[in-house]
Amino acid sequence: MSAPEESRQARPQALDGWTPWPAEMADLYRRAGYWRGETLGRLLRERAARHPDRIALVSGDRRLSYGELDRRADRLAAGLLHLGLRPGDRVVVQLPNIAEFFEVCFALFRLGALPVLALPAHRRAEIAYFCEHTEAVAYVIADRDGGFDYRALASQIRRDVGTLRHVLVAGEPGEHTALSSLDREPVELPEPAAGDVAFFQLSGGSTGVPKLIPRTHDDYLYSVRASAEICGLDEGSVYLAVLPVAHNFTLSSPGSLGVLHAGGRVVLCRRPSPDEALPWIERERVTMTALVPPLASVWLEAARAARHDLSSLKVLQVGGARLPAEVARRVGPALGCKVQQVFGMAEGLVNYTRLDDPDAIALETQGRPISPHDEVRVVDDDDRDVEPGQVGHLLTRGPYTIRGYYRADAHNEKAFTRDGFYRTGDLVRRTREGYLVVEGRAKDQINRGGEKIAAEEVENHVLAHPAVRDAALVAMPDAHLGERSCAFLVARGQPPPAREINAFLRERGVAQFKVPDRIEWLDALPTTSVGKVDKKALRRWIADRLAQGARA
Ligand code: OOB
Repeated sequence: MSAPEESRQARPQALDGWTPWPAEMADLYRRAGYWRGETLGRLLRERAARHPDRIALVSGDRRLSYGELDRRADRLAAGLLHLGLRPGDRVVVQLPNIAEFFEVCFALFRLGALPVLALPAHRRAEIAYFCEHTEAVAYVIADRDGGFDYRALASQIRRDVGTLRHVLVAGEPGEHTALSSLDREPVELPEPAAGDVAFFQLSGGSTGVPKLIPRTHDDYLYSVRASAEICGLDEGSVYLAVLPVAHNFTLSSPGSLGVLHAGGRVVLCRRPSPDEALPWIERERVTMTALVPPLASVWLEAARAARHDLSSLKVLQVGGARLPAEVARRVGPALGCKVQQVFGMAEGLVNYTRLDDPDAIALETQGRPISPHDEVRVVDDDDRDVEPGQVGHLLTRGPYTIRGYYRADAHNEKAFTRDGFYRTGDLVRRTREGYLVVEGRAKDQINRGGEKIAAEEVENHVLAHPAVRDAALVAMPDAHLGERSCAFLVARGQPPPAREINAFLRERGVAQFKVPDRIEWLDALPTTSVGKVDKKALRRWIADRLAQGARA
């Protein structure tokens, strides 16, 4: 293999704007054997060397072996290098559940360029922000998905973001560059350092702009390896990726990477509906999958019809939002498999109920942390530990929980304690056995069936409408999604119809799931004694209103 001049450069400068672990903690995590100096790119290399012909990915009618995925990642990395991408460059990746997601990510890992993992639901407002904030040089999309043409979105983004030089398309490229054209003889590339940032996850957030989460090879691989072990994955495991592959749950808990680590097979499902997913389970003999609670309910309903052989399924993971115990209880009888609750966050900490836990734990708690070195504190409003068993704010730090968001110094001051604990914004109770029960939330966020909406972000968009003087977004209870969003607005003059506000938000390029489900006009927003908007009162008002409606 000949290494051209361009690949023989020194490793890039350490990334600016991220917070590494303190040296003594990093040492501890290395000594404990958690951080092994392995990179994501090498993980695939080793698995491919061990069993090149085994199937790694099933995507539509494509079946890629480990060897093929490995080769494609090398060839694509060479193509990206030739195009001008360099180690340390940021690349926004927005792909649906297709094999190209893995080809691109592994190619970028090999190159040492950093994927920023956007979700398919994101639109202009979010994507432009990710590109600008990270100074991304490339944006990777599919041509179309779910009736949406990403190429048109990319053309706009390209015009608006100065740093963006390339739009790479899986499928028909239109005016952009086809991913399939980036295929060159592999070149030797210096391996990135395992302690360096490998990619960015997105935070569910509670602030005006979304936050980016830098994850290193070392920390992420530890969570993947340990998760795979907790979930008993092996080479016989067949994982159906139903939720977006880029999400931390689907990617690493243990998700696709956990299964690739174990030498199993990942089956990519384009739509989460039972119509599409259940036939895959039968066809590929799927052993495990992961859903958010509303989808789990839909699947349980669909499984009653029982037209498909689901006997291969051993574990159904449910997470992203609180799973009601009544729903958890129905999983075993309806699907003939175990339910595993997963309470995690893209910032790091992931809790699992264990597969041999008794029902009282498996159905009623959200699990316990992966690692003996996950430090968990449950505190009151003044950061003092609450009595055992009492509800409080969950703080955590550990071998795979970040110490700071990317380029967000001011926010990091609030989101982390001085000694590096991440303030999750979740209200939890810890049981005697060390399991966590999620009792609520202190962060200003709506959890819409697992999709997170930062209230302030949406309020800012709504406030840009000339007819809106004041805005507060709150959660309202919903039988199916758990929560939906309700915007309380104060008008300047005559309130416009709700559909005008919603159209305005879409026009601004806000992802559809963030558009308020309901709008209520008020003369003024209620305030607390210290003059802050009283969101508690608003939540109570709308919940009462809905309950009355249900009774009527
Ligand atoms: C997962 O990650 P994110 O980053 O989309 O959202 C994290 C937040 C948590 O802080 C919590 O508020 C909520 O989502 N959450 C749950 C939950 N799982 C997540 N709330 C109640 N019960 C649960 N089981 O959502 C995520 C990441 C990795 C694995 C699983 C979920």
